[in-house]
Amino acid sequence: MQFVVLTIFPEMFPPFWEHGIIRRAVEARKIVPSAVNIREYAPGRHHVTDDRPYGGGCGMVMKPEPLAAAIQAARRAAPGAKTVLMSPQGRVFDQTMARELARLDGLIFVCGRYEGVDERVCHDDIDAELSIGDFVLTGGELAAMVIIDAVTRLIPGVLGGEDSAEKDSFENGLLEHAHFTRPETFHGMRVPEVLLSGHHGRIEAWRRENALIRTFLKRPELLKERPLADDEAAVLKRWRRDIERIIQTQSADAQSLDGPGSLSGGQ
Ligand code: 4GX
Repeated sequence: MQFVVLTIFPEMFPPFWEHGIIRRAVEARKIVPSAVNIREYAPGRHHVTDDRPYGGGCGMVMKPEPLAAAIQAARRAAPGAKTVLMSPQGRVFDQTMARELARLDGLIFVCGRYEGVDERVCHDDIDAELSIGDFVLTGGELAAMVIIDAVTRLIPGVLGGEDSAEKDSFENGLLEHAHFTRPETFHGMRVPEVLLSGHHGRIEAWRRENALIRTFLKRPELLKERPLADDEAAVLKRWRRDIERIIQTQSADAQSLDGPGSLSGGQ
């Protein structure tokens, strides 16, 4: 998959593609990344890429001509690629979108700085506007890296069997189960006994239950959209019974200590 990033700060990118799994994907030719300086497409001695906004006000806007020229060149270099503008106004990126993007031939990222890009470029030359979340960055570069990172690891053959994408958070709609490594005791906390048992069936059952309960406790909104399997519903019902039993025991204790006729006499 071809990634072309259009930016006025192309030097930000080599450190990103020269490390870890992204680097491996480049070496295996699973991805072909490049960062192109929009300034190369800005005419004149100063290669100016920004200008003051019509209507006045503070901040600058990226000029349309250099951006449009850079996009046309990128399209020629990566035919079949989709052109996306990184922007807080875009559709919010998630794992479902990452899976869709991983099937494309290529992506061209337009990274704006300042207040944004001239609206007419968005209208003519952009296939989609994408946001990585509801917060404001100083430029689209980090957002493009986030998307390249999440998409690359989903390209077949990029992850080895060990850390394959099927086991990920979100691939089954749940957070991942807890992980433990040596030593068996750390800060007084022991590794759950079942994980030391070597019993693969029980370990798998523990992990499924742990993933479900963690999702319920940390990100309950993820369960709203997702149908529960029969065994998952059974796990949640068992937790509900256990919690209700604890609450009942506690309130019964409080009554017997403090209720009418108790030994403490309500003191
Ligand atoms: N997810 N920013 C882009 C400049 C800009 C503004 C409007 C186009 C239109 C962001 C995000 C993000 C800050 C990148 C503003 N460009 N990008 N930049 N959140 O906050 O993607």
